[in-house]
Amino acid sequence: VTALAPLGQQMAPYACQRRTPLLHSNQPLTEALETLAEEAGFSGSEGRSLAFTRAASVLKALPGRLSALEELGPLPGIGEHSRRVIQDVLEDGVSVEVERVKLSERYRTMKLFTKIFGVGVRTASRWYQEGLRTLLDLQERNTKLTRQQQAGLRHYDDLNTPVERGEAESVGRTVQEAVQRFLPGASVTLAGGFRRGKPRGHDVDLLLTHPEAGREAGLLSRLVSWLDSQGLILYQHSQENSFALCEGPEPPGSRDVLDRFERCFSIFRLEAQGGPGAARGWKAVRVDLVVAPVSQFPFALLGWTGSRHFERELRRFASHERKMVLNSHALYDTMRKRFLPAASEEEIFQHLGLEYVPPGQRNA
Ligand code: DCP
Ligand code: MG
Repeated sequence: VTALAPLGQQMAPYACQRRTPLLHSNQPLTEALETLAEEAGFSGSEGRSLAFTRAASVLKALPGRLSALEELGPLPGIGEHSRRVIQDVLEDGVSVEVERVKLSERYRTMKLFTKIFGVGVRTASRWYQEGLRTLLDLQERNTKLTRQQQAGLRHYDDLNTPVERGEAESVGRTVQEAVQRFLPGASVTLAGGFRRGKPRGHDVDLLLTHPEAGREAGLLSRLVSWLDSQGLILYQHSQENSFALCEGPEPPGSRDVLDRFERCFSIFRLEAQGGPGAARGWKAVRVDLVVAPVSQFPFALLGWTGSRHFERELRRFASHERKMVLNSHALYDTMRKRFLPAASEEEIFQHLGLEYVPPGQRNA
């Protein structure tokens, strides 16, 4: 019997240097680690959360099912705590720590609240501290809610029912048809998880652009007004483009502002295509519309295809290994002090000196 090479032997340290398919063989392990990552995020421990996310991401890229911890070898990015969790799940089928988290009142309440559109960890945590535990509590105690959160609560069940690919494509067609009325030649691209091959997701991410620079200006407000007049919009708030290329991209590490495109966060009223909304005739679906000038489109597409962890790793790789700043608008070389233009995602990978990773392999 020849000794098997450790499964993780060839594993590159950054997720953007690896191929991570949608389906992998270590689901129970990644689920356990991602629960702990989520819980750490709920407690504001971003570093701990990232460590668990990294470990899960490494397992997703393994070529086969892990049956013993030793097979991992000296893998990058899997710390002590993660190894313990992996070992527990491998030996006992579950990790006691993970099961305890899943049953804890705090985790369950935080999950319930953060699933409301417009509610982040900070708000959910405050509500928890104030003793709120259910959606009914929010209503009965007259908790102050933003307009966005009110819409989120009103459509809670629909928005937490996965969007099927067919529904996402239908939204895409509706937007495409509407866009043609105002700006013939403009394109609508389905990004996010669906572009990575996911069969369902939590929202529909659509990128709009036009092949002639500048023609896209003003498109979003006209588009949204029209959709609204057709009764297709249940909620929307738009944000103007606040990105000026001459400012240069954000310094590395400045987080939170994902990008500054003209953008609309909305809830669509989608005609039901079977499923839970069928009896009522429609279903509420979260849709993000983002408008990118054509020169920034490849960066926007790369930035909006995800996964979140893949994006984070791309930016970390760019800054630590290449002294470049990557965001959804541009790539900036801080040594040569210049922007590196790109006409395709492939060219961005080339600039970074990375092997091209197709969307279906970015499920890190
Ligand atoms: N994105 C990101 N960082 C964020 C938010 C988003 O890099 N803080 C990028 C990567 C995501 C994409 O935008 O893939 C879309 O965000 P979603 O939250 O919609 O994520 P997905 O589409 O990947 O998942 P889902 O299927 O849940 O919609
Ligand atoms: Mg999405």
